[in-house]
Amino acid sequence: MRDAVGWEAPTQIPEGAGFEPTRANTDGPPGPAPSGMTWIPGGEFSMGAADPRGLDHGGHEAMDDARPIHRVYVDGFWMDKTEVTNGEYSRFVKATGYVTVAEKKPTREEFPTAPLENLVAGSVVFTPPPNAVALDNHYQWWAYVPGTSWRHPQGSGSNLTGRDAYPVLHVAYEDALAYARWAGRDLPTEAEWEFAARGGLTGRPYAWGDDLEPGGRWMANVYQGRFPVKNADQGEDGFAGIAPVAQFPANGYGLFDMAGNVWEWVSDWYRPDTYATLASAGGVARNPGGPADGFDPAEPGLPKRVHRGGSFLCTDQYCARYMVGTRGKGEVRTGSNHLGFRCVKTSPRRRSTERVDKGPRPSS
Ligand SMILES: [Ca+2]
Ligand SMILES: [Ca+2]
Ligand SMILES: [Cu+2]
Repeated sequence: MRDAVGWEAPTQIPEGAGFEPTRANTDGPPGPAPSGMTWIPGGEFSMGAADPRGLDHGGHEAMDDARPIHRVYVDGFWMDKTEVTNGEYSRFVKATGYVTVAEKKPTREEFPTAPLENLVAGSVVFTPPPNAVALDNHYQWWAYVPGTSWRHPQGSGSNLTGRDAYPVLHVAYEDALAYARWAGRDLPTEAEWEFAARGGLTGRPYAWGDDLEPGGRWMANVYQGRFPVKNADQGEDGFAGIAPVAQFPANGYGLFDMAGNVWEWVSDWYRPDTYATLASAGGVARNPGGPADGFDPAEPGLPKRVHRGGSFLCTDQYCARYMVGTRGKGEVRTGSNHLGFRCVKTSPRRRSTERVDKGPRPSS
């Protein structure tokens, strides 16, 4: 792993966006760090993202679901320094015999109208077309590939040889939660994740500061080149496609890849109006755990939870969600080859992750 620093953290607070200073708790960790984890002090901060349109590399989306910027307090917690790796996930599976969603044949109950021959185990893989396409239909570059799972991340012909240090892929929400429970850990809430990702800074567009490439240096594994075209990723950041964990500098709290590489599940249900609800309640939201249910107006029938951090496929040509306050989302039973997770360890308290996800995987 690289060291945590090597760049200048900015100290100014951007004006006009609604950010107030981050006030981290000053009491230290309650004990020695669990393996692979670092202490996140918690405290009060302003959560959300300013409209990124017009910023360099801010992309073309307003991202209204990341506003209003509102005040949140989270208790301190331990957090994995990196995304959970294939090596770590395989230890869990060896110990428990756990079988992930993508390895199970979808059932007639999940897809009452699908032809039987379409009920085949698999997962969703980035499958870019050979030439440039309009960016209005993501089915042009995402495909359901039979035989794909965490063990076979690029389809049945692929395997994990030499990939122990890469993030585990193709995990549904319940697969991530099962690992966390086995490890005596939990999945972060969205507020915990964002507090941690900001690394002590206030209202910065990136986990490390103001610029996507400070001093010309790439700080995250994202995408350079024409999106989404086969072999078009120029890999200027050192990686065309996914990278092993921790190849870029850590943020101010010692966390790697809080932007890019793979998206990360958090425990909150997704609703576009979550922040509006919290903001209208006023005051400081304490340890928010998200709404009671998920609702995405774009796909009302599919319950989704929040994803955070963006991935190696993020680019301002399409999706600039490597920006730290921005939000992603995904159906709870659907993994892909750019989605993983990391764990936290917190004081026991009732969390929304106790709910069991039931629902269909989307057919394709
Ligand atoms: Ca890259
Ligand atoms: Ca990540
Ligand atoms: Cu993105």
